Amino acid sequence: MHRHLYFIMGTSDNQDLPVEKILEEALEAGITEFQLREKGPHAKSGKALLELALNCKELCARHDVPFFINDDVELCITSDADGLHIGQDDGSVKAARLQIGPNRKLGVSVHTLEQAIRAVQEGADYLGIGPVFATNSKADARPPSGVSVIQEVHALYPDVPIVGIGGITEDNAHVVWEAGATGIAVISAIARSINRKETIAQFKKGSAVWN
Ligand code: 3NM
Repeated sequence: MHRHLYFIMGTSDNQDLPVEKILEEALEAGITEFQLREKGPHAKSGKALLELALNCKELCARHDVPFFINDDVELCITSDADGLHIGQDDGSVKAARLQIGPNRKLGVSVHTLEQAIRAVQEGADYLGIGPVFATNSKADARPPSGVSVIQEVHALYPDVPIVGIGGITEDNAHVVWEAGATGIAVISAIARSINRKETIAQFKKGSAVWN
């Protein structure tokens, strides 16, 4: 069983430390993907954002960890990211696929079975499904849906990678695995952890293979 621990972060998710510092600790502790999601009140833009993205790309490359950009096709291409992640309000999956080309990964956030079917048909490589639990990290998050959508999508598409997201911690992650997810996506549990090495070790405990 191959599993993914997909870390997401931007400047607004912890202003006490630079994203690069937190990312470095998370990479050393064993995250398997990283997504730069630069939103909210402290989001960087322009040159500063490109510099941040290039720094993150280099750190990820050093650890052989795929680097994703949230919702910014241009930044995805200029930072030579390995993938793009888009939501339901970020334009069409088909258009994003055409823009990023066939070799970058494309992830799509979905909240219902219908949205999942459409995203898969239009070329998503993996699906983000949430919020599983209540979250403070997304201003416009929908009400938590538990794991019912993950279960439905996994039953229909057993081979499509599913990443659960929203309020996932070391203590509740097992619920997401049991529903059929191949990955968990985490912001605050890692970005705001007081001991990232220990937190990530807890997320990864057990006998699964992580890549
Ligand atoms: N997307 P945390 S929930 C970025 O439901 C994001 O699509 C969600 O942060 C969705 O791990 C979410 O701190 C925030 O709860 C996840």
